[in-house]
Amino acid sequence: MELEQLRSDYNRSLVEYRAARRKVIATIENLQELLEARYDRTIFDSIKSRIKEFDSVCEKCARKNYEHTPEGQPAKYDIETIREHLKDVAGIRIITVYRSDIYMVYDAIKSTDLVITHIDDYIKTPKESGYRSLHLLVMVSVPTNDGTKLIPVEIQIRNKFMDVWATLDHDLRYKNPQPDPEAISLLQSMAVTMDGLDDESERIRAKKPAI
Ligand code: 0O2
Repeated sequence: MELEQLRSDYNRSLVEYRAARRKVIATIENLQELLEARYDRTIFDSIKSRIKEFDSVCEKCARKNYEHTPEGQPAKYDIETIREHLKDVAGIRIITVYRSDIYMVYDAIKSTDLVITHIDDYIKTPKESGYRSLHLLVMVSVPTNDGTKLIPVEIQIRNKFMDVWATLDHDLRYKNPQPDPEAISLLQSMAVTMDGLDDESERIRAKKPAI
């Protein structure tokens, strides 16, 4: 399949991913209001979202070896491969203040009508790189021209310290085929420091009287 054909198939499919993203954001923003009113403090530092660019989809398919060549077609993968394997075409990132807020938000999401089908807890078990974040996959029903369809949305929840680390890592190492050894070493020591800062903030916060 021609790359341009695949690009146009992908771009057409984004209508559904955008609809799914809107639904999840509405639910998360409601939760933010409810939780912050209930505890009378800032819990969500920010809520960000993105739809994956086509070039980034191609890069990920190549990196993950998602090759699925329908008979007689020259392309390595088609739109069905992308739909089947890439569950983070629509992505939402929630940044919380404290580490324990991550699990509070997670519990709150469980009480909504969002159906969580997969969890990767990279906080309890960080990636070898030092990456920490809680990843949830939710399936959202969206209207289409022929009825409704379930569309995946990835929700990444992490706190400020984890996010600073991940942003640097994304730039200096994660997407870099030949990362600078100095960057690798900086990120390793920074991961330990950030984890320690989280422990300390949680410890000090636990001393505050609960509301
Ligand atoms: P982008 O540019 O952020 O969209 P896996 O097989 O588990 O490695 P999978 O199945 O995609 O990969 O799921 P995973 O790991 O749960 O989620 C992948 C996304 O998490 C990535 O998306 C990143 O956003 C983030 N991520 C995972 N590992 C790292 C890491 O070591 N460092 C940083 N900075 N981010 C990470 P994309 O599409 O790869 O990238």
